[in-house]
Amino acid sequence: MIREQVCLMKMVFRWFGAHDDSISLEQIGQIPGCTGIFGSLPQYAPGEVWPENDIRALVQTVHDAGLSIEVIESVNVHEDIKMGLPSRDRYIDAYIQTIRNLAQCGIKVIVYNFMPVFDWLRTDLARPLPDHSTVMYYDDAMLQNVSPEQIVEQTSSKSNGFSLPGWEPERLAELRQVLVRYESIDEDKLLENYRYFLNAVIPVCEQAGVRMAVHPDDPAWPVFGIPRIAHTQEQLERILQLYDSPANSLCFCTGSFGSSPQNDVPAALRHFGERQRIACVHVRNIKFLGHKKFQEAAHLSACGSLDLYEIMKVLCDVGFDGWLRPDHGRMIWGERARPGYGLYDRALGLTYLNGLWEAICKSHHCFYLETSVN
Ligand SMILES: [Mn+2]
Repeated sequence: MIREQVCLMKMVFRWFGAHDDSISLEQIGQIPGCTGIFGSLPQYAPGEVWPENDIRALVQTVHDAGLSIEVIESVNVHEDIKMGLPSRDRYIDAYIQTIRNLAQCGIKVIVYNFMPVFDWLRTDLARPLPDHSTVMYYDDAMLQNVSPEQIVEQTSSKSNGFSLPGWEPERLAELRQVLVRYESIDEDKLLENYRYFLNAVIPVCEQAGVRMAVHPDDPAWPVFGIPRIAHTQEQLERILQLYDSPANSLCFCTGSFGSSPQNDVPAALRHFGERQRIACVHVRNIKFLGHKKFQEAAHLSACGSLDLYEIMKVLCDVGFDGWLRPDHGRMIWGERARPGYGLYDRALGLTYLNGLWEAICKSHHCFYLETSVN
């Protein structure tokens, strides 16, 4: 059957800003087929308003480099909102102001997560492979022997001097106190707090023309006994139903969601993609090594446990027209950069994903729009 589908997926790259990234916009612009970035303002702590002037300056810098910026990552939700404390209203008001400021500057998608205390978590940020590249690694058994404070210490001391998303010192200063509070918060309570947040922010997004895109839990299970509610297809569906609106959508991360072999990545992508609830996608591969044990891998299907061809094919099938970026890569060729966010392996990943995309679209008779390259 000949289809006349226009494949408008936009291939971009994550960039942490001029002061917090080892990579320049010029380097990103030289990756063939890369048209823009997912940006962020890492200097603002959760609960702080991102000023419109700063957002506008970032957008201008990116545009001056000939790239687009329509997705913002890591507008982090203050812990008091997740814990449902009385102070949450103040932080929700600040979040709403940030949403309005981002929308004023042309941002279309805001990526965030609702993971209590810990954002993404690894037990080793630089595990050597036989080819002398290094990858991020997770072994749940190793967490049994360390305290939450130790894992924070380990992670920040091995980040090559870069800030890591979700590991803001401000947020972790009162770690022990926060952990005690979570002892009385179960999944249902967390979900209620989540509903309260969405009820406040989604109408603002609808009005402002932006979409909230929740990133799944990483890894896809609870850690240190703290509840997590965004790591199975059913849980993600439940979150979308908390406020049923296109503005309440997903940032589907194949490596996070796929860290559990119980999760069927292509099936979930198809489910949410057909319902138009995927605003943007992080695509990467991981390799299962045992029970709750995995390492990150090069993007190529043969290098890991996920089928990247199948993943890209589903995105083509559902007519995905949002933003897609390669996610964490290995550290290769002697590069020193923020763990997971070096230039070389992610650029290889992007090129590979674009190759899959072109082949799939052309062989499925979609109108494949080739990115013009200067
Ligand atoms: Mn991700």
